[in-house]
Amino acid sequence: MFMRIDHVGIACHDLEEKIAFFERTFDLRVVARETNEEQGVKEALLHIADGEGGGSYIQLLEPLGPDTPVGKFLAKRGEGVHHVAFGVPDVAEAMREIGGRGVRVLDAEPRHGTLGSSIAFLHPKDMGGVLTELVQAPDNGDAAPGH
Ligand code: V0V
Ligand code: CO
Repeated sequence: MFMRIDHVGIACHDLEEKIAFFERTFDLRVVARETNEEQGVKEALLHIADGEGGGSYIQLLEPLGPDTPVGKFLAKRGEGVHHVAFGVPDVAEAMREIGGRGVRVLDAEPRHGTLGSSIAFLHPKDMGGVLTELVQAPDNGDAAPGH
């Protein structure tokens, strides 16, 4: 079901400052930046490697406001790992399968994710305390995001 670790999402207060740190410390390169209003974030992807069906990345996340998932996380826990995202061949299918096995899927349908991906989240309380994201890369199948 999981093809690769697609990305590790890291919550931060200052996106530009964290991008500069990752670039100069690890020679990583930003390959995408996006403001995602629906998810309440401004984010940047730093490329690590290419894998089956897509790449693997670090995703840096700055909240658009305090009343967003990342804003609430920062207030409660401070900066750190916010979520782990796994690449799946078909996100709608993975949501059905995993939901049928008793894990709460937080999205009723796939949402728009970075680089044109389709994404869905699994509840951290059902995942050993780890907010988990499913990612279908854009060129993989025909499932366009819902908007
Ligand atoms: C909250 N909790 C977490 C957590 N966020 N645990 C582990 N990792 C996290 N990231 C815990 C929190 O400590 C509470 O536990 C409990 O869950 C309820 O949290 P809350 O602060 O009351 O917040 P809720 O319930 O309003 O929302 C939590 C959930 C929410 C996870 C349901 O954040 C959500 O729907 N997240 C999915 C969307 C998202 O995160 N988008 C941003 C990334 P205690 O303290 O009660 O024990 S966007 C992205 O990745 C994109 C665009 C992409 O990849 O392309
Ligand atoms: Co993510």
